[in-house]
Amino acid sequence: MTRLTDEDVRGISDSLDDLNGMLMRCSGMTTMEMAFDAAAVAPGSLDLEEFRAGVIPVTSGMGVITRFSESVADICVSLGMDAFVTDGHDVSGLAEALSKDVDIFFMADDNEFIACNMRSGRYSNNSFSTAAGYVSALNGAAGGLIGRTVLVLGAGRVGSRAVSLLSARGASVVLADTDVRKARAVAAANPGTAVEEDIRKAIASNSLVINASPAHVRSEDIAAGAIIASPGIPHTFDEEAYAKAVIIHDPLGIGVSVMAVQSASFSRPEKRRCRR
Ligand code: 2YJ
Repeated sequence: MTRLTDEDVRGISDSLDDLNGMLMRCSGMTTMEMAFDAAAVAPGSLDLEEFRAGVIPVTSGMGVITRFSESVADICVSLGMDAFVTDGHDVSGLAEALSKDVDIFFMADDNEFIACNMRSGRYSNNSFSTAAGYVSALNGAAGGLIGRTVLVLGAGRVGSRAVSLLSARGASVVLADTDVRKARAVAAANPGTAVEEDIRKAIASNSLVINASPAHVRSEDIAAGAIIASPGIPHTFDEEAYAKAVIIHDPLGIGVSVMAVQSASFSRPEKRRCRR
């Protein structure tokens, strides 16, 4: 699984308006609208200002990513939540968050990134939320996906979830991965999904794409006028690619925004407090 780097995260807090603008331009939705749509929560049915989130830095594995937790908290604040980063790390950080009566805590190690709703005990997972956010953005940018063919590049955690979310939105899905057996296994679990073994041909012949792969997509292969929703990291699209296609990408904000809305929605029925 691709791990974010200090470089990927640098500047996120200062560019949340840019993310909002990019989503508006490409998909016609604000970050907030995209997150509610992706989490299947009715707009206006949930007041994010009622929620306090604690983000806990985690030192296990490869350790803390500079400004990762701060960026997650800033994304939550930009959606209206009250959010903070704990002073302590790991278990100490979790204890601190609990002592401050958080509704939701966020934690990420090298394999998992979750937002857990303390009131319900249910958690939102970054892979699902990222897939849902990019599928929502693609749906907006394409003017709907019913009956449309969408190519998914990458049969990993995000790509496999994108396949089922796209099918649920009525799209015909074509899946490609350098590991064809992996692609076939995901297709078998999602009836109606086709597998394309020639990845370059798949890219050239599809104008709606979810790129959930770390592999480089060659600009010359991209179909002119394509829409590419691309959670894949590293993000290596060049100027030529941006000239040919609408490319939707950000390293963290789309997935975290969906996590925030989805995890908040888990306690909606009982939640009636206002702290501000
Ligand atoms: O707290 C920290 O600063 C670090 N422990 C954050 C680690 C962030 N984790 C990743 O980037 C992993 N790839 C997990 C992402 C979840 C899958 N979408």
